[in-house]
Amino acid sequence: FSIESRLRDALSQGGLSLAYQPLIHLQTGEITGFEALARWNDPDLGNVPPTEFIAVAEESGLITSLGRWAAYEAAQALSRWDAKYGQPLPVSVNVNVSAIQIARDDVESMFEEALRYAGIDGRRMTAELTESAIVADPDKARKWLVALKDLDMSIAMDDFGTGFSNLASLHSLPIDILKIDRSFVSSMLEDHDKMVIVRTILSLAESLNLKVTAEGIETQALALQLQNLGCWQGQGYYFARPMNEADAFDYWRARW
Ligand code: G
Ligand code: G
Ligand code: MN
Ligand code: NA
Repeated sequence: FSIESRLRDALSQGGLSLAYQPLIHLQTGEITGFEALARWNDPDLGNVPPTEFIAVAEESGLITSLGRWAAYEAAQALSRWDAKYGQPLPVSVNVNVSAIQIARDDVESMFEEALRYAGIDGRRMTAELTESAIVADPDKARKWLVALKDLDMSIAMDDFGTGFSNLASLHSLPIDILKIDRSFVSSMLEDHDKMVIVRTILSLAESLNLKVTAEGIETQALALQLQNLGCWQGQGYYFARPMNEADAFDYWRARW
């Protein structure tokens, strides 16, 4: 067998799941949403790391169906949480979208259909893209980013600082959020250079009117420092690890 054929089977047989990691408003401590992260537990291979199977999916073209599955599943999770609670939860879900998926699929229709199918307002969904999704073809990127905004969705730039963003396109494209990569955040209290980078991203974001999410917050000291620096939102093991759909709902309800 190959990992690729196993992944193909898992995709068609419900073998993948999404884990949900809370996103926390740093000034108020409120849960603003969750990032949806794909998980694959194979009967023989065990838990395959997402970086591994996402790479396999991108190389094999399976990323198109994986990406569609993730968007539908995330929208339906929101609708299941709403049903459980009896009214819409004031949270959104972030879905990761691969640059290769964007190049090969109609991502606008995918989100439109996933939202319509689940009966979810676009305000409750954020697309997380990496810089490579825009660098390759900024004109094409504009078209589908505008289409996602027409659905009232938000756009977050993931792993920010690790790629090669064109500052002009950051300004001219309808991007809402920068997610500072955890390689800068985790060690910023010990490593001065990292702190400088984080501060620079925060000030850039302020000038461009973008919100910032800091990833990889592992300690209270980091959470406090980022709060003091005026960072909008945080994510990391200090708050919570990614968890299954039921646990994520309970986590939210216990703190609401
Ligand atoms: O927690 P973590 O190990 O879950 O994720 C590792 C990497 O896999 C991250 O870079 C994350 O963006 C990526 N990833 C997780 N789920 C998805 C998904 O549904 N689609 C895409 N394209 N990437 C994902
Ligand atoms: O690339 P992306 O930002 O989508 O990846 C999110 C990844 O970061 C997931 O693999 C998630 O499990 C992981 N993650 C989330 N919080 C933390 C954290 O506090 N520390 C570390 N080391 N990883 C984290
Ligand atoms: Mn992400
Ligand atoms: Na990231």
